[in-house]
Amino acid sequence: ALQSVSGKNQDAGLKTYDVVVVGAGFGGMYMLHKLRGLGLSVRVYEQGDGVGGTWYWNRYPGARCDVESMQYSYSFSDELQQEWDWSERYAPQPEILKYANHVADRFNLRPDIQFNTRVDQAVFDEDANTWSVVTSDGKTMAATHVVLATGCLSNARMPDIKGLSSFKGQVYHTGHWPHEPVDFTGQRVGVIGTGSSAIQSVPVIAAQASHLTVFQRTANFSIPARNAPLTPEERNAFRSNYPEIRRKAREEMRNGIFQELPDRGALDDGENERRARYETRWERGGLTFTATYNNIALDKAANDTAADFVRDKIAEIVRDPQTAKLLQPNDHPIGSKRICVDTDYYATFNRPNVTLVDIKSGGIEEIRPSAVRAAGKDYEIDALVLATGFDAMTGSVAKIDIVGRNGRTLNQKWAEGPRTYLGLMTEGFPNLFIITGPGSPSVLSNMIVSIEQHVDWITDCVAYMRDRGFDAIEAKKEAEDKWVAHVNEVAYTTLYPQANSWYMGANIPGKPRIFMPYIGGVGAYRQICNDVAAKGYEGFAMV
Ligand code: N01
Repeated sequence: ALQSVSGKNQDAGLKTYDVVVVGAGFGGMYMLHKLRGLGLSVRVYEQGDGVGGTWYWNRYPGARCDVESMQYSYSFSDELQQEWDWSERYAPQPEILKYANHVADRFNLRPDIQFNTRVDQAVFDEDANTWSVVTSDGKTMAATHVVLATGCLSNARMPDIKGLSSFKGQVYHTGHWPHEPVDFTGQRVGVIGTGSSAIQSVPVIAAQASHLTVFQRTANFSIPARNAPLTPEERNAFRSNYPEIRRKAREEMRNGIFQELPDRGALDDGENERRARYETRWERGGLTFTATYNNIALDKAANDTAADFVRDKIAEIVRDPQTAKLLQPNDHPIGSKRICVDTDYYATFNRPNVTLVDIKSGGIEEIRPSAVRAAGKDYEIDALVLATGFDAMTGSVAKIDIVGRNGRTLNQKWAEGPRTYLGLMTEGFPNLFIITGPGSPSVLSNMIVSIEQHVDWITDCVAYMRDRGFDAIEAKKEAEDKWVAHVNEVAYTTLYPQANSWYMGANIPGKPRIFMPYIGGVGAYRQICNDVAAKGYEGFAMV
């Protein structure tokens, strides 16, 4: 099948690949490695001039991964996980980028990656069962399969704020940070946004700037990271138990992060016992705070106990009562927006050179040549940092003109929100795979666990097709409809849809409100995907 398809396209004179992969982040790199293992011809297109995806673009001060390093790393090669030395509990961005480059070199990936090139268009040819792919360097090639490894948080969003282009100083977006170091010493800096990116960068910028003004629309819950150097003993504890730790992360943990899971709910304990348990997790630090009890994401009364605990902590840390009150989130359950992990975020508001401005009711009125105007006042600044987030999960896919069967584009199909079968494929777009797409656990999990699972599944699927002589695979409409309904149903058993989050598309004006990721957990999801494959790719049509 794959060979004969290649033959057809050679007749048409097009350069032909078995697979084109879009993006050379962690998803695209591992996809390339696995497909080469099948002996296929693969071409990866990457718009940056280096590998690493998220970790290539997000170079803002304080950027680091809030999933712990020993777990935020590939597991597919034991040599790799044994040889790489992570320096800290949470690796800083430069170190993760170095790791990505190490992987690219170690597995000799670069010869099949074309950098500085975007995929602009992909059109499905129904007669040949191949994709015709157009890149930003004006070339067209044919590929049997296209894999979108475009990332979930890679389309940085410039906010639509009046006067933004009139600003005279430098404007930075956290998701598109310059490659040269940025020094804010002596400058008055404004930061718009208080999501994870802002919460990581605000303390670092505050230490440099002469004055920092943070414009907050929605207060966020953040847990101290308690970052520290990793000792050789800590590294070895993981390394010697990696098979078991990785297995548990994949199969037993909902979010793909190995951790201690509670067997009780928040209301099973009395007040003192509950406080003590929250205190222990707060002291330990990190994302696992919301796993103190097993019903925090499910039961509002349970959730309130965790939210109250964090609100009390904010009041203890922040000296000015009015600022503390503003920093206390009160419009969404804790964890229903992506929880943040910080180093000294709340304490930064005790610094004399930091001002918090509440823009909840009026938003930012205008940006002027040397000021941000909000709440009827001008805040003079020299530099502006937009920590305003991403058009998440669908944004970078939507930038490619993808034309499926009958001339229908993916943007047309997804106009009311993304629809996929298992997050992996979408009906009407044969041979097009998505890594960690909407409808899969994706952003609710340790991304590397989800990436590896998708890449392995796609590789097995392509091998299955090749061995049996199939040219095309496509999700069936009924299977997709059922899956979309299931994703939705599971989401509404939790508190997540109660927040105006980017999970819901709520941060982009006009974007349909749909809970995009699959919240059933990585273990259950993996089992479903495996069962589908074991039943001869049930819910997919192959020809
Ligand atoms: O973006 P966000 P982010 N006027 O969308 C505000 C991952 N991540 O880059 O909440 C004024 O969370 C907006 O306000 P509101 C992680 O999954 C991981 O910080 O919409 N304000 C919000 O405060 C994270 O969740 C790490 O009311 C405006 C902020 O900007 C995801 O990336 C590190 C505005 C945007 O917050 C995104 O995080 C960093 C406007 N016009 C990020 N528009 C790790 O460590 C937006 N805002 C793994």
